[in-house]
Formats: sequence, structure tokens, C-alpha cells
Amino acid sequence: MIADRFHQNFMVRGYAGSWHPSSHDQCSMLSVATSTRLLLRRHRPLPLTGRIRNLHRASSNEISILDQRYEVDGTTNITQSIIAKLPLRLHNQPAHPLGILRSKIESHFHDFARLSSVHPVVTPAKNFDLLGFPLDHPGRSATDSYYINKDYMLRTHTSAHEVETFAAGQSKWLLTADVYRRDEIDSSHYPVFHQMEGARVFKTDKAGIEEVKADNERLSRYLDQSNIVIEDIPHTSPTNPAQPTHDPVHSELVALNLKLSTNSLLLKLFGGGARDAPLQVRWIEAYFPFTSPSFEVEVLYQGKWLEILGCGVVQQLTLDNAGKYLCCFPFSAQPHPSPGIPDNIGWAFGLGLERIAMILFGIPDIRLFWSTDPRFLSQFSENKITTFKPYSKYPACFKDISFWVPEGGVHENDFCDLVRDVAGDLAEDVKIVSD
Ligand code: FA5
Ligand code: MG
Repeated sequence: MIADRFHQNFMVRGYAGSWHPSSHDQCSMLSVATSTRLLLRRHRPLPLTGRIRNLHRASSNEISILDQRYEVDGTTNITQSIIAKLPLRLHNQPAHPLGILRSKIESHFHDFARLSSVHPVVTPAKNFDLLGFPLDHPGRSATDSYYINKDYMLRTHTSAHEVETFAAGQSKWLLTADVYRRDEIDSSHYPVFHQMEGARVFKTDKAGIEEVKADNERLSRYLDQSNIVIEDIPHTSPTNPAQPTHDPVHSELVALNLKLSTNSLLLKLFGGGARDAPLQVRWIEAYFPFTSPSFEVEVLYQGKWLEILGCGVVQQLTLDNAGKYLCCFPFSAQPHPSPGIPDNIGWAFGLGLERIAMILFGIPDIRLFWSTDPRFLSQFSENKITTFKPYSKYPACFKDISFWVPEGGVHENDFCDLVRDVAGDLAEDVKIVSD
């Protein structure tokens, strides 16, 4: 029996798929008392997202990406779900955890130029060749990278913009962007993530080297007073050498400046105040085609070492290529000859924003960063690090429940107990809509 006139109408907010497990149809009835009937309306299941669908093609042999058309060829492997992510640029949203983290890092390196919104489509030359990637580097393969066609791809790292940024004459800069890799999907990997590239170069003349030394002294003094334990390794070693064209003393000074600058950033991000256990950071030898010596940095967090960033002393090839590059800065301007940066030596790092944000905000799954659910987004506000409060992975689900009431009515608390018995803690709130 379904009432023609509803005496009480409750709205129950809970989580789809968990309210009444035995029922899969659009509408089901559940008798809970002799005089009471509940009408449960189920929402249709949401369309599956993230499924690889046919590419949206502007014409039979073209695809449209960020309002530009590209010819497709045998190399094309970009999917529609990836194309849909391109305009989102989460790092530009000031109240998104990635935007909040970006601002925090930018405020730490307050005198560095800040770049973002750089177009994600690059040439393989920019992503690989200009940085000295060998031809057989696995990163180039179609199984690892997204190709639009043989001439264009999605950047796989923010280092793809090193040459053009140095070419523009920038000597201290941060560049934040979305990067794309064909990768496994699990709670800490996603095919789109965000990196921040940071770089600083110094002139190799007397004044430039004095500048590195002074900065190293300033940073050392700051770190000496802080609650941080650093597991260090030599700045250079036979397996992680200075570049042959570099004065080894200059290389050591620049590697030290990189380490001190990075450690002070990690201290700013992860604290290490008097009350806390000291922040533990460890430096590890690494290999990147575009730096030597090269390092990775890990932070001890909840008993586990987490890789936060890769870095090193910039390969001279990058700076030489910057000198030859046809400069286009700001990136939307007409290309013009590069002022270049001859006689410079410097460092660069590339850090993963999600990895750091997961730690700082306590976000357990990398996929949550893409959520548009107000239960996620409303938890964060500009310039504030707050701890994420978990909620169901299912979308909120509203149930309108109408039923006859016995003579004398039903107390709201009696109904709430009934809901608790059936739905447990899955029901978030219960409201009387009309009676
Ligand atoms: C790079 O991408 C280098 N371009 C970093 C670099 C820059 C080295 C400048 C030297 C000089 P790597 O692939 O290790 O390196 O990525 C850098 C950081 O991005 C990692 O430390 C990690 O924090 C993050 N990262 C890498 N892969 C993923 C992924 N699949 N999901 C989330 N974060 C990732
Ligand atoms: Mg790495």
C-alpha cells in the first residue's frame, strides 16, 4: 500500500549502494511496521568514469586537444579520459590542496619567479632530446608516455620546460604543472599528477661564486638551529660525479646550495618544531640524464621513507641548449632570440606535489585530488593546511521516505532509532521535510 497522502516525509542522506544491499532496482518497498511503509527511491548508478572511450576526433584523422587540432597517426595513444583532464589545472585552484601546497612552496622561495599554466603539449625534443635523454630511454616508449602523434606528446615531467625557461634568462624560478605518464593506477599512482620544478643558476665569475658561498652560510645557520636530522651523502663521488666541464669546487658549492635550499624547504613543509620529533631527511644517489651529480630525497613519515623529489646539478647541455633556443617568454609571446645564460652553473629539482600533499593533508588516495565532491573540496581553504576527514568513496545519496503514521504521531527520535537500526552509521543525517 502506498499512501495517496503522505503524513510524514523524511529525507535520509547516506551513501549510495549501501542503504539496502538486497535491492538493486530503481524503487523498492520495505515494510518496517504494520502501519508504516517506506518508499525508497534509488538513484541510477553513475556512469563509469575513467573508462577508455573512443577519442573525440575533430575529423576522421584529427583530434581536438585544448582547442587545437592535431593529426593522428600510428603513434597516437592519448585517450579521451586523459584529454578531459587537460583543462582542469588543479594546481591553479587556490583552495585545492595542490594549490595550497604550491603557494606554500612559492612563499618559501619568495624571490623566485613563479610560472604556471604552461601548455602541456610539448615536442619529444623538448621533453627528452634537449635534456640529453638517450634514444633508448624507456621513458620515450609508447607504453610509458602519451603521444598525440609522432611530433607531439604530453609532457612527462616539468623538466621539459627547463631549456625554454633558462633561455628566457630566468636564473631563480619555480614552474608548476600537470604531467602525464602511462602508469599503473593505485592509491599512490595516477596517470596525471603535478610537479613543481625549481631551479637556480649562479654566474661562474667571482661575484657569482661569492653569492653561492654567502647563501650557503645563511642557509647552514638557519638549519643548524632547527630540529632536523639529515642523512647526507657526499656532494660528488665516482659514481655520482661532477661534470667534466665544471670546476669541481663550483660543482660542490652548487650541490651544497641545492641540498641546503631543499632541506630548508622540507623543514618549512614538514615542521620539526621543538614539540615534535625531529624531521628526518635522507639524500640518495640517483641518475637523471639532465643532472650530474644527481640525487633523490626521501622523508621519514609514519615510519616509512617516502620519495619526495629528484634533483641535481644541471647538465651543462641544458644551459648550452638554452643559449641556442628560440626564446618565447612569456610563453604566449612571439619567439625571439634567447639572451641565453652563458657561464652559469646551477641546480634544479622536480618534486611531486601529490606525494607531499598526501602527507601534509593526510589524504590517503591520489585519486581524491580529482574529486569535485563538496565533501572533499569544502574541507580545504586558501593558505591553510588541514587534516582530511575521510568520507565514503560513494557519492552522497538522498532517500525520500514517506509513510503513514499511527494515531498520535511518531516522535522524530523513534524514527531516527529505526534508521540507525537499518542503516547504522551510513546514514549521515535525517530531516523531516513535511508532516
Ligand atoms: C623527474 O620527473 C625529474 N624530472 C625530476 C628532476 C628535476 C630531477 C630536476 C633532476 C632535476 P621522477 O620521475 O623521479 O623525476 O619524479 C619526480 C617526483 O615526482 C617523484 O619524486 C615523485 O614525488 C613524483 N612522482 C613520480 N611519479 C609519480 C606518480 N606516478 N604519481 C605521483 N607522483 C609521482
Ligand atoms: Mg624518482
